[in-house]
Amino acid sequence: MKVLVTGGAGFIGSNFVLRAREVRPAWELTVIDAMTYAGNRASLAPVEDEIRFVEGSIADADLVDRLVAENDLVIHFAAESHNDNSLDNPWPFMESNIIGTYRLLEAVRKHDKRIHHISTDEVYGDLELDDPNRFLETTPVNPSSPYSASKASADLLVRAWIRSFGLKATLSNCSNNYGPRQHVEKFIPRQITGILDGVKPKLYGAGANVRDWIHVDDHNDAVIAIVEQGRLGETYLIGADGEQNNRQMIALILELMDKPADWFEHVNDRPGHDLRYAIDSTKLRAETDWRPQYQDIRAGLRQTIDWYAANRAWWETSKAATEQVYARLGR
Ligand code: NAD
Ligand code: TDX
Repeated sequence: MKVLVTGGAGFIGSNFVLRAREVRPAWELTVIDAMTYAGNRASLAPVEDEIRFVEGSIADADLVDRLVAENDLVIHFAAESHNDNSLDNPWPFMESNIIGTYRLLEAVRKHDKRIHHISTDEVYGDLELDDPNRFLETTPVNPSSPYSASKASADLLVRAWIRSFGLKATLSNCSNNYGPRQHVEKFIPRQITGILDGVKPKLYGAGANVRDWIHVDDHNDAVIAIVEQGRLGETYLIGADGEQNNRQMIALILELMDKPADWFEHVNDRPGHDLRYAIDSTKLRAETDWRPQYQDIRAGLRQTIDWYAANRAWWETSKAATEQVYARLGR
């Protein structure tokens, strides 16, 4: 099978490519990535000779048309992915996440191929801390930020192309990922690399916000399971029952990195900051044989911390630029 992976130089996409080379060696992989600030070719270095890499944007209709025609399946990770950036400048989110997805859908329709669209639990908005309900495939979208609104828009386009044109597509909405090769702007790598540099973790507001953490390999295994065992036209929620509030996560990181429990600081909160995400992944578990392998958050974090400690060259240059942006935003 020939598989086009969009956004394959980013965090989840590059881990997907590495994982697919291991568990599906017969797949022929082509990556398209625009190499924004979030793309890193070093993430693909171990498989550089085993894949085809095309630098370009999914918003480029001619390029997308050509690449989709040459492949059987598109796995669509490419996106602007950081909420804080979307509050600062929303336009790249509209272009990559909405127009880029539209270009892919039109090419997949024209050439009668298949697409799996990667999305996020953030499209469903947020939950109260004491709400006994978790997000389900049937939960109405209710996004809060320009980022999550752009992802919800893309999801709705995919659903419309399924209904109106019979597009061969599946969707998945996953909770917060962690693991190696995540950009240092994101919560967990920002704190780990800060501590490695002697800088205290930065907690937005009071830190009561809850995220439902999943290891990136578990997310990517679920994507493979959906592609192989899921039903066309369906949406699947991916989650590993990993709810933790941000204070708890910082406490765990500090403990694993041998720092005192109070060695962190509060910074300005994110405007419109979603309070809680939580995923009910019953449908995925009922229809596929997928089960999360990283059920111990401590073990997963230990592996992630060790990776950042051993791969300073991977993150060092982007660290300074990222912290300049945060300094400007007061976070
Ligand atoms: P990332 O920012 O690390 O990587 C995104 C990649 O897409 C980068 O390599 C970037 O260069 C590329 N890209 C951006 N715009 C592009 C364009 N127009 N054309 C081609 N390439 C482009 O993001 P990530 O965390 O790996 O997220 C990947 C996908 O997973 C996104 O669709 C995101 O919405 C979704 N998702 C992420 C999480 C999470 O916790 N990180 C959770 C659920 C879903
Ligand atoms: O320094 C920080 N301090 C802090 O307290 C940073 C960077 C974040 N936070 C908080 C904000 C969130 O409550 O930590 C939580 C996680 O923040 P992010 O890593 O920015 O993730 P989030 O906004 O939850 O979105 C992530 O999960 C869903 C991904 O970035 C999205 O791409 C995905 O769709």
